[in-house]
Amino acid sequence: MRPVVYLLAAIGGDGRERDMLLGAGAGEGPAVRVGDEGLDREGLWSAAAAVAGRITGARAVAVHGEASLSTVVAVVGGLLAGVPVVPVPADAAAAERRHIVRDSGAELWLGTPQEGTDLPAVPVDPAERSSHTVPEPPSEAAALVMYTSGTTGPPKGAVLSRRAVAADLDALADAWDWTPDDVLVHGLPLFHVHGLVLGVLGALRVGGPLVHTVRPSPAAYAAAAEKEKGRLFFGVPTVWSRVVRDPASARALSGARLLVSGSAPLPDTVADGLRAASGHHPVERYGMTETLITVAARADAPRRTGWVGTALAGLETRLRGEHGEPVPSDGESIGELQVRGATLFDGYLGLAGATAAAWTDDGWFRTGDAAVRDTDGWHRIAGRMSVDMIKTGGYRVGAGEVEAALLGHPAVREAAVVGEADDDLGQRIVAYLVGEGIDPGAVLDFATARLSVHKRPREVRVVDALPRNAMGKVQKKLLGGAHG
Ligand code: MLC
Ligand code: AMP
Repeated sequence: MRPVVYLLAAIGGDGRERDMLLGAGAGEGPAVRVGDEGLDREGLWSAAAAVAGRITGARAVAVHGEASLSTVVAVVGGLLAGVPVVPVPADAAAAERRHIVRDSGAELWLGTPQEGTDLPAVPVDPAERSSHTVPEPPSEAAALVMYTSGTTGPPKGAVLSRRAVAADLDALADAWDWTPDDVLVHGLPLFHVHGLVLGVLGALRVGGPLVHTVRPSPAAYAAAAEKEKGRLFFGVPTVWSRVVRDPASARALSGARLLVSGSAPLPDTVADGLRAASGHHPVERYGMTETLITVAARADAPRRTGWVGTALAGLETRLRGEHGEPVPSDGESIGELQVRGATLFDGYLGLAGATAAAWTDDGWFRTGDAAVRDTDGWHRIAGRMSVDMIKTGGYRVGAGEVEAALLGHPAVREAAVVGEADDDLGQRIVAYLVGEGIDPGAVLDFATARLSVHKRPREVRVVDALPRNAMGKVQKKLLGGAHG
């Protein structure tokens, strides 16, 4: 068997022993397992090299983001080829898929062909082996274009450079003492930052094994803890809340080294429940598609329930008021959290105006999250600045995108979409509709054809009128139970 470093040096094309982004890693045994399928490191690199050989020179490639080993091979293939990878949500409706493919300029489709795209499909076979080599791209080259919702309009493509991804993963490895000995376990979607960047590229860069459970169910996490000796577990708060409600699975996690929660607020009751049931107090971390993870609790720091941690290496944070005035870091005052540093995206693809609006005049990224910072530099996330940004099960959903889909139905005259408090999902999507003869079931069916599963309203409430202020603006905070 050829040594792994030989393959990597070959892929680097210039004798370098380490891929800038993916790391060389080390060791025998499986590098990545997704469900029942696995590959060791050499197998992964040479299957990915086969993909790289087919796509080199493409402007960008779309990858069907299903939870499978093929998806991992496709993404690594894109990174080895230096072709920006555009992960497409596995549950996307055809119209969303069409938007992402067109907007990103992807020229090829990697993985099982799906409705809504007529791009040439490139086969991805984890069993294939190739020693195809491509010179390593510069660190400022785009690694990923990740589509994410704003408060209005269709999803925007956030361009993430190889350097930003590498900087974030190194900072997290430092914060969590993440080493090649850590068997990482999670079952999060492979088309978002959490599951793909941290959950796949993180393990590859650190050089430790990944066990992906396909779905993030408590039973699957427990099985991976017992059979695969999982040490590091990632989940969104909905996952941890479900673990708490399954005491046998929670107990099975007691031998882990670290449980990590992120992507949405972790309720204190869930953190406390997890500690009681598994013996672990989870660490939290906070981030966004546009910034990657910027704030995290360190593995070696005392746990503070309700606080997400301190700025990662290479990052700075500050709080600003409504008119840009400084807000003190006194552990109480709330301001908009602004960040700058090595992990930030390059901008929204093709949207210079939206990109410029995302930064302050003096170069800080506006997160749109309200936060508190204390004198030790710890952060507590107090909520979103806008009610129009919903987090449901850890998925970010812009109310405007859902409203636009609902307004396409002929019976719907007005629509207001809100996130209402939900014990399981954090927020659940509820649509308030005004119109003549609305059949809620028919409207949901209509939305189903246009929105990915997690963006669909869980409930439709037909009302006579929406509450509006004197200016005619909808007062979402007056709609039952909405918060934001
Ligand atoms: C869901 N279902 C619906 C529905 N919504 N059916 C009808 N109408 C709707 N509106 C279906 C689902 O398809 C599923 O069906 C079943 O109902 C159960 O749905 P669920 O309760 O939502 O459970 P599940 O599908 O298991 O989803 C929960 C979850 C998921 C936690 C597994 O929300 C999840 O994977 N979240 C992670 C999101 C994430 O990774 N975010 C990171 C963003 S990056 P069926 O048939 O499939 O069972 C980021 C940066 C950072 O935020 O900081 O990390
Ligand atoms: P996304 O772009 O999908 O990555 O979503 C980013 C948003 O998720 C942030 O702007 C926050 O609102 C939210 N978020 C991420 N991590 C946390 C956390 N630990 N606590 C609270 N909110 C979080």
